[in-house]
Amino acid sequence: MSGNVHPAGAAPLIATADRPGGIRVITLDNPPANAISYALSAQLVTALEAANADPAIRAIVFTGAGGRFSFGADINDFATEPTPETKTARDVIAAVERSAKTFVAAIEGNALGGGFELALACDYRIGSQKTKLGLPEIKLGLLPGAGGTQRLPRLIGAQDALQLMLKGDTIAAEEARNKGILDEVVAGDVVAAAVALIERVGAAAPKRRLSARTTELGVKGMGLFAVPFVVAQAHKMVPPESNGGFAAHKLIDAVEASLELDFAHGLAREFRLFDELVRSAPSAALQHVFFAERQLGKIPDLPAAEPQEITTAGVIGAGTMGTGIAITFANAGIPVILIEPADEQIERSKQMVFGMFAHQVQRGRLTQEEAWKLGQSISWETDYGELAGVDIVVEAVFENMDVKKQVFSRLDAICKPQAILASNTSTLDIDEMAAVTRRPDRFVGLHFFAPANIMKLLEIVRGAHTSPQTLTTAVKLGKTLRKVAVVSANAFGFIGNRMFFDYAREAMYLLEEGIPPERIDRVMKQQFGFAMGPFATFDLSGVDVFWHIQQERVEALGEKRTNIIDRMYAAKRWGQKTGLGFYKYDGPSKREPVPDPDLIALVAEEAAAAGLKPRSVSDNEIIERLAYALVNVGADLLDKEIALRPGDEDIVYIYGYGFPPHHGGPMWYADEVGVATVAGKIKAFGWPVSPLLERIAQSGGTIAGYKKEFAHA
Ligand code: T1G
Repeated sequence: MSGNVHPAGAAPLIATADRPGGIRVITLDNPPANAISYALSAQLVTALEAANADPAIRAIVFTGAGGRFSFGADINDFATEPTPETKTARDVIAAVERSAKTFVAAIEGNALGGGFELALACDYRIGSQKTKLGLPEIKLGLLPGAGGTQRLPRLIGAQDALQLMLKGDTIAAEEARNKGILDEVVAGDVVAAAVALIERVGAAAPKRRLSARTTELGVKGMGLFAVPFVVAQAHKMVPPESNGGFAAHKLIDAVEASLELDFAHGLAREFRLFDELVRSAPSAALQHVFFAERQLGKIPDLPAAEPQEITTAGVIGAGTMGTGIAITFANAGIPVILIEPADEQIERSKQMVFGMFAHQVQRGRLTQEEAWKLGQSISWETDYGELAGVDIVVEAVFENMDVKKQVFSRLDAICKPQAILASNTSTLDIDEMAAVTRRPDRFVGLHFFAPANIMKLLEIVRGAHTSPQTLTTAVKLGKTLRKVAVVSANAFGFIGNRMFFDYAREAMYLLEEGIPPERIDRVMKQQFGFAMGPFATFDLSGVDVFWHIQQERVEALGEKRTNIIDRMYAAKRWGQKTGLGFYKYDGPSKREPVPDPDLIALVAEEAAAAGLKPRSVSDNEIIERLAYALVNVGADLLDKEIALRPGDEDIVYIYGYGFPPHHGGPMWYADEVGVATVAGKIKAFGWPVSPLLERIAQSGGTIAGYKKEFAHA
């Protein structure tokens, strides 16, 4: 029998085909991810019931269409509460588990989440060189909820299984074979190999169901008596439930169940824990982040345009940023010419590059030869003429408009007409720069975040004349450079820094009200979940940078109450780079922030001079003032169409500023709290409420529901 078993009218999401010897091949065919949606699960259950009832069928092979097995359960489905009739991946796997047939998973490409769990329910698993396996549910604030927490520990031991699921990483074919997860890794057709295996082992071969096994702890020299100790250690290693560890602790509980309970009871425990997570706020936030990230490249109203090929690049300025950008191009396989007039700066840049590649070799991430090739793809020159043939040039010189204009008028004269010119400015007006060239349509902002070769975030700044082709090319380049690229309109500070200004303003105000920096940082980091508190961040990026931006901000926005930053700037309290900032930096690495009474004294003096009295402020108020400052500006940036979607702003803050992903980003967080509550608090803090926020609050709507036509209505 071949063809499809699906209710009349429903799109076929699987295909079945019979091979000689009673072998039925079932192909998951639900592009783009072969996601095991409720609809696909229903079709799979029907197909399995048909196969189970057919005595001529002795074995079943699962595979996926389009060079991928399955990326797991359909994340879109989590938004809809399943009914008792709804079929899910669990029902599919239960149908496999109770079947007497032999099952083989023929895995091409990725088998993730529920896709991997389906493979784990099979008797045999065959992969190809391109196979990748993983249970990344933790990245969605979930745990594997279709048997993965019970079957994987039985296959590779609790310790290894737990580590794999806690990280949510994938493992490649060879490692999976070495661990006994894959029975075979073949060069050719995985389905053919699966059929050959069935013919070899024969239908009468004993089933190899993992449910029939028990779980080993998998820790050398430790037997099951050590379970409580190992489990307690595991709980200590993950963040607290209230601060991003919600899913991790439940995952450890589920794996503990695989060690202490029989399969059926362990499975029930897993299902219960999963169901608690799938309705939780942290998971909803992380699901939002998943889809927000995939929306980034979709630019509404952008006429279709063919992206230009970017095969060579140039970077102006071999400072820390310029060199980091050059490394990013090299890592993406694009040879790059770094233009730098100063010899000692070229030396420093070469040390940074070769030091970084040597470190990658030490860490086993690169072979010596790969590092050598990468090093060769970066060249240092002093003459702009070397850039005549490159496809794109990124300017990364000192943050001064006049200097940048000189650079671009020289580039415009030298570079080939179709070359794209880009500025790495973090705040300045790119239209003003583009205006000194004859190619404003081929001008765009590419704002990298320090360190440029590490930070995933890239802000693509669309100028008034940036052409659809240039913008499309920049978005594609963002993917090529393995960045998370967010498009911003051209405005002071774009998205990230513009929102950061108000966040920084509130942090400074709290400091002036007598709240020490270490308390503010502790609350934002340990209670709310930021990767780093505001003052540690100021010290890392440099108080001198902050002083320059403050000069421009005060000019553009006003709002300075004290001379704290001016005095710190004058006193060379520039943060980690001078060993003194909002903290003192002691210890061997000179990176340990230590509270500094002199800083507190300086602040108290300035506050008194400004007539400010110390106030007692709760931890909650600290969180509210800093988080809502981001929300209020974020709403304005949507209203002015500088940001395309609230999800874009969330991604900027999660990837660029360490906002806790389990709160979904500032705009999602405002919905978590309730827009009316946030707007009310902002009013209470005495700030002008963003008109968009006011409108959403009055309409009882959500920011997530924001649509462009709602802007400046
Ligand atoms: N559900 C729905 N859509 C999905 C999907 C999924 N699981 N995975 C991908 N897509 C869509 C994605 O939105 C995009 O759509 C397109 O596929 C291509 O994806 C019971 C409960 C595998 C690393 O967490 O991490 O199983 O934007 O752009 O960059 O225990 O996709 O084109 O319209 O990301 O090559 C667990 C999620 C689910 C894996 C490939 N699975 N996917 O990245 O392509 S929970 C995951 C990924 C689960 C069970 C539990 C990535 C990828 P569009 P893409 P990519």
